Amino acid sequence: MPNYKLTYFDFDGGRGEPVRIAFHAAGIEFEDHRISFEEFVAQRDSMPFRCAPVLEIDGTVVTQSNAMARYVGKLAGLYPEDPLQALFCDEALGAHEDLLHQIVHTFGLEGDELKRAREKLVDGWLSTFLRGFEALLKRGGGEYFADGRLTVADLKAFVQTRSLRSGTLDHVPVDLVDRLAPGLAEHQARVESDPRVVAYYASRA
Ligand SMILES: N[C@@H](CCC(=O)N[C@@H](CS)C(=O)NCC(=O)O)C(=O)O
Repeated sequence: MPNYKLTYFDFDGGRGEPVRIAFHAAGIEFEDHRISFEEFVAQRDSMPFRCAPVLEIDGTVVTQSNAMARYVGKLAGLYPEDPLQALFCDEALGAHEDLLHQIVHTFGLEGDELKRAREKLVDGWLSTFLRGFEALLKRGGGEYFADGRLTVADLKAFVQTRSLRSGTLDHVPVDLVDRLAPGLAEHQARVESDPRVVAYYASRA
């Protein structure tokens, strides 16, 4: 078994979290290297795109969280084998990545500037994405995004829905998801109660 080291921020969310859960679901040992923002700033010049997460596989450095999620998802049985279902899985991963990108643009803003940017996000991109994600979920049968079962797309989605409903993003109403896309709130509960996800968080407790 290769030696795996995943470097990402020290919180249970973001781009690194689906990869961590998938590693755990696969029963694969990995070094969960959690860094502070200060450590990230100090180290980022050594990272290929000056971004996290970074995955090292026997010392070989790999970037791009969705590629990591797909790779570990294949090892964990959390990625579809059927090409069309794999396409649906990739689509959901990619769309969530686009949304993350929009949200991250508002990080670092403060005061009125933050309020304006977040309100614009809520009325624009965020509303569009939430409705779009729910449509993808419905197309998949209503419970999962692809293959009628848990895949890494569901892990990425649930991490994002949890964040949006948590109140940690100022000026993003905590009930926005429930109002615009209640299916996503139900999806979060479904994924959170999956035994593999439950086991991962039990291991963190
Ligand atoms: N496409 C990359 C994006 C990586 C990315 O933007 N990572 C964020 C953290 S979630 C980051 O390093 N941000 C720091 C910055 O851009 O200053 C991926 O999916 O891994």
